[in-house]
Amino acid sequence: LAPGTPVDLDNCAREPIHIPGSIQPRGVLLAVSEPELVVQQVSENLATLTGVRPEQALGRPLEEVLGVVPADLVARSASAFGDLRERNPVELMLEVDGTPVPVDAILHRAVIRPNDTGEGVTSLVVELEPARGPRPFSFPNTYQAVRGTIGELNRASSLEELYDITARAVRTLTGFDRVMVYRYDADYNGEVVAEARAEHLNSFLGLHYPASDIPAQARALYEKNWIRLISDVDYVPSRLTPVDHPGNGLPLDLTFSTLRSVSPIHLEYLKNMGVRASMSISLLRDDTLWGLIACHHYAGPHAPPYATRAAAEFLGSTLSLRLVDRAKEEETERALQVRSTLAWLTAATLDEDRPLADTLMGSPDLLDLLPADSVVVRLQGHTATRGAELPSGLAEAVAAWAAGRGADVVATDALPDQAPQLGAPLDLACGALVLPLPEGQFVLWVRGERVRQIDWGGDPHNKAIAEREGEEIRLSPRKSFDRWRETVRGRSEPWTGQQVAEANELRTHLLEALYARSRSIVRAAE
Ligand code: BLA
Repeated sequence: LAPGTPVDLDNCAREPIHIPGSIQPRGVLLAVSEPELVVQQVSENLATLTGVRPEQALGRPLEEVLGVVPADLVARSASAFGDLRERNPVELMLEVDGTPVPVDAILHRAVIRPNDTGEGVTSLVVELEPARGPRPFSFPNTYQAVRGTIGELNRASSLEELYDITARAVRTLTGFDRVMVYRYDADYNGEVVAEARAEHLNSFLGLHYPASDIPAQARALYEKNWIRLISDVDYVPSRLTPVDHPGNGLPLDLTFSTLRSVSPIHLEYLKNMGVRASMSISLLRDDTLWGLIACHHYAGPHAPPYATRAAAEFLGSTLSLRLVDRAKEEETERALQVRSTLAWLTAATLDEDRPLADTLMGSPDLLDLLPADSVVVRLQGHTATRGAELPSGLAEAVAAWAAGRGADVVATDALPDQAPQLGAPLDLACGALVLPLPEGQFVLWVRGERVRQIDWGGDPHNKAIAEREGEEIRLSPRKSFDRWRETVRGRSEPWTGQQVAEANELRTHLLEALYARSRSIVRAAE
C-alpha cells in the first residue's frame, strides 16, 4: 500500500505481503546466485550476525562473507538431491572478530525468472539465525516429544481430543504462553476450538473472528508456506539491499522465507491484542487451509529455534491428516445414526392408528434427525412442537412462505433477510428448513442466530484494550468480534447439503404415509 493510504477491509487483501522488501531482524538474509554463490542481495543488518557490512558483501563470493567452511556446507546442502527444506537447518559455525558464532542456516530457492516448468532462474536464499537451544540439534531432543504426541493423536477418538492434544503438545514444544487451534467455517470466519494457555491468562476458547482478520492473500500464502514466526512485534524491519533483485529488477519473493517481514496492519492488530510474539502453523485439508494453530506470547519476544518450529510444523501436518480421517469417520457415524433414525421413523409411520405428528415427535424425534433449536409439524390436523416454543402463528406463517416458493424442500440460514415481513425473532428463527406438504401440512425446523455473547469487558486485560479502543484503535479482538457479529447478524448455522437431502428423504416417506392413510380412509368409507 502507498504510504498514507488509510487501511480498510478492501485494500487490506491487496497488500502484497510476499514481497515486503524487508525482513525481521532476528536473523539476516542473503540471496546468492547458483552455482557460483555470488552475493546478489542482503539485508541491511548483515553485519549484526556476520560482522560483514552489506557493501563488503554484495557482488562477492559467499565464502568471503561466511568463511570457507560454512560457505562450503551451504554449497553442499544446496546441491544435494531432494527437497532443500529437508536439510534445514544447516548448522554453521561462523567466526566473527575471532569469536565462534553458531548459526542456523535455513535455505530455499526463490524463483527470479520463471520458465514453462515454473522453475527457471532461481536465487538461493540463505537465512541465518543465531543458534538457540542445544547443539548439535539431535533427534532425542525434539523428535521424542513429537513421537509421543503422534501416538496420542493416533489413539484419540474425537475431533475435540485431537485439537486438545495438539494445542497442548505445541505449547509444551514451543513454550508459547497461549496455543490455540483456530478453525474456519465455509466462509473463512474462524473459531477458537482448542486452547492450551498459561494459568494467568483469560480464555479465548469459543471466540469467533471474521474472515477479514486473515485476508485472502495471507491465506493463499499460508497454503504454500505452512509456518510463520513473528518473534517480536516491536521489531524494526531490516530492508533488503539492493531492494530489487539484480536478476530481474523485482523485489525478492519471500513466500518461503522464514524471516519475511510481516504486514504492518497485522502487527498493529497483535499489539492491540497485547501480543508480543506470534507464530502460526497452517492446517490443511486437500491443500486448502481449514484452520491454523495460532500461538501468542505476551511478556516478551519469543523465538523457538528453527528445529523446534519444524517439529511443530510436523505436528500440524500430522494433525491435519488425522483430522481428515477423523472428520470422515464422524461423518460416517453421523450418517449411520441418521439412517437408523430415518428407518425407525419410516417404519413407525406405517402404524396407521397413530397420528403421524405423534410418531414423528416420539423417541427418537425429528431433532435427532436434524439438529435445530425447534421443530414443528402440522399433519392430519394435529400440530406438535419440540424444542423452543415459537410465537403463535409463526410456524404457520413460515410454512406458508415456504410453500409459496414452490420447492420440495426450502432451506435458508437468513430468514429475516429473505422474508422480513414474517418478523421472525432473531434468537428463535434465523434459519428455517421447511417441508411443505399438501393442504397446508408441513414439517419445519428452525435455528436461532448463531451469535455467542462474549464478555470482553469482564477481564482486566481485555478491559485495557477496550478502553484504548475508545480512542479509536481500529483493530483488536473485541472490535474484531463485533465485526464478526456484523457479518453473521441475522444468520443461523447453515443447513448442510446432506441435511437437506435427508429431510427430502423424510418428505418422500411422509407423502407415502399420507397417501396410504387417505386410501385407507377411502376404503373404510366404501
Ligand atoms: C495475519 N491474522 C494473521 C495471522 C493470524 C491472524 C493468526 C497469521 C500471522 C500470525 O501468525 O500472527 C489473526 N490471530 C488472528 C486471530 C486470532 C489470532 C483471528 O491469534 C485469534 C485469537 N487483520 C485484520 C484486518 C486486516 C488484517 C482488519 O484484523 C486488514 C485490514 C490483516 N492479518 C492481516 C494480514 C495478515 C494477517 C495482512 C498477514 C500477515 C503476514 O503474514 O504478513
